[in-house]
Amino acid sequence: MTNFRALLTFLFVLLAMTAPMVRAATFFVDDDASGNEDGSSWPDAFTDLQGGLAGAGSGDQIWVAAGRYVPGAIETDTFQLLNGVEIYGGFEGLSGTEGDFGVRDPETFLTILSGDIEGNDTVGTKGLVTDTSNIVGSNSDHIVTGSGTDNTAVLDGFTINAGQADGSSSFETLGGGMLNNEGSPTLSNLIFFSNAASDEGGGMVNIGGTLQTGPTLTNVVFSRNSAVSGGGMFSCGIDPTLIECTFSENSALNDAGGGMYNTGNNPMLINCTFFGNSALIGGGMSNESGGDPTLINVVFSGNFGNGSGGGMVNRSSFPTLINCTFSGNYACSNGGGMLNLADPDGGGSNPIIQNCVFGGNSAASGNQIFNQGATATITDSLIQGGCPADANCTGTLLTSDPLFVAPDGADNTIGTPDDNPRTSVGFSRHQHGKQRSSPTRRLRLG
Ligand SMILES: [Ca+2]
Ligand SMILES: [Ca+2]
Ligand SMILES: [Ca+2]
Repeated sequence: MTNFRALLTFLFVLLAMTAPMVRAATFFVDDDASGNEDGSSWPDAFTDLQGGLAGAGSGDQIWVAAGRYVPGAIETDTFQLLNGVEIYGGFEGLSGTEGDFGVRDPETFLTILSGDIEGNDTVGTKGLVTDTSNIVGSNSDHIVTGSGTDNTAVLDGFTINAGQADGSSSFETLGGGMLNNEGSPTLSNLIFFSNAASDEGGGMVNIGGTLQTGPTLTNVVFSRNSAVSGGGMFSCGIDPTLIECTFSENSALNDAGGGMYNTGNNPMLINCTFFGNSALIGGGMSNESGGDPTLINVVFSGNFGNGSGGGMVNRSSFPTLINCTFSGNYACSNGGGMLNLADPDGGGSNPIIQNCVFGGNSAASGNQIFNQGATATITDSLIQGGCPADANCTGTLLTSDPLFVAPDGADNTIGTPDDNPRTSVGFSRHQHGKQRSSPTRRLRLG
């Protein structure tokens, strides 16, 4: 025992001698502070976020008060996330509350990271661009950059608005809200609102290389972002994890994946919702060339394919869907709920569908699910109208109208976050359509 205690003492002394001088600091940022601007308190806060980032090192936090922050004066300026640095928005910035994280409320104290570097966009009542068509002039190509980070880089509690990736070099046309080129930051309580890209990923682009796990997003909303493909999010070769995330009214009307586009990857989505997104194909989600996401308790309601695949299109891809609901999605041609296609290169698609509900979707051909050179394996599910052609249906298959509780919600409009597509026909083993987050309130951004 004495020896053990001595050993412990020795280890503590050794630890104290070898540990680096850790000086975890909190820096304060408030755009209307008028003190010393050294970041030491709310009155003496830095007035721009770049000031906080410049002084921060691993172990530090940056707290940001309500206000509007731009990355710099030129389009290529960006807020670069840092490993070990946690950035929190949503504070009121009251003197004397410097030690109190609990006073944070990002919904009340809107903390905006804006791409409107020239201050000339057309904005709504909350000072936000509410549609990407209201972006004027040269806006930031990526408001935030998480490239090269791991999961110790944290961004939490911000609204990211009016980025426009429209530059001339390759990455400058991707990820108007955020670019993660080989990055895996931890992202929570964010709203990507009305960001645009002239190629992929209006809200966010994730590009893989080697050894990245991909970003982790919790309670993140993508709303009214637009791009050629992947209006809300585009991910290639990297596996983002999304928990309680919402995709609403994002668009990719010239190509695929209004809400989300996946290729060559294995993303994970849990308790997420896709409302009213639109694209040429794959209004809610497009999975292409080995984009094989796993979706658990995910709802697709009122998404639109101007060509085909209202809710989802799978082209040479093998997603797995468990406890998912497709309600009121629609497409002009094939596959109101889901379209499964063979790629021109010959690769088929075979989504695995378990305990899912498809009802009230519509298209010229294949209201619920349309298979073309592809198939689908459907187990213990409700497919209104019966097993689709070229699908393998096993277990218990219900085929009646799912009688959703309130498919278009209180506003009588399908594809908005108050939709409640829960069945009332006894298909209740799982919480179909249950929304755990409340994006409606968060989306009242003017
Ligand atoms: Ca502008
Ligand atoms: Ca730009
Ligand atoms: Ca609605």
